[in-house]
Amino acid sequence: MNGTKIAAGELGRRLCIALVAVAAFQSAKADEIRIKMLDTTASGPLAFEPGFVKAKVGDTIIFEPMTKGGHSSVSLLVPAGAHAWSGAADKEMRVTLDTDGIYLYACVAHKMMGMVGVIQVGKPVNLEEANRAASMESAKFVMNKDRFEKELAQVK
Ligand SMILES: [Cu+2]
Repeated sequence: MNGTKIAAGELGRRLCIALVAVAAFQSAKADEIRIKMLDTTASGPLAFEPGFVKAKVGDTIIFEPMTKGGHSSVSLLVPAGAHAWSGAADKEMRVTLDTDGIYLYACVAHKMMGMVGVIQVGKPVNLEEANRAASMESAKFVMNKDRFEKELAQVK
């Protein structure tokens, strides 16, 4: 009888610890952030929307094809130690962000048309490098030439 009571008390204590652990985990929960790959938007043709995203380590970005426009997402620049990515055209692509910094990416088919985007994860540790890379890429664009610049202006 006594043994059963102790066991029940112990069970309650363990349940309590488990609930506290779940609450702590949920407060730092990783988010899923969707970025649409679009043929036309209010900000002009051929774009990722939103083109700038601020995320945290552990979050997952989901690149979502909204049309059969041949869009994809391929990283152009990632912070030191972060994983690069390369998605296929017209396929959903999931990227889990593992390192602080600025990430630049583009649609392979429409990079020259300025179909590019920026993700900031935590602190923008490589901002100078990202600005340099973005302006070199932008010089080759035939349209949406200021897109990288506008997206990078939102880093803070
Ligand atoms: Cu595209």
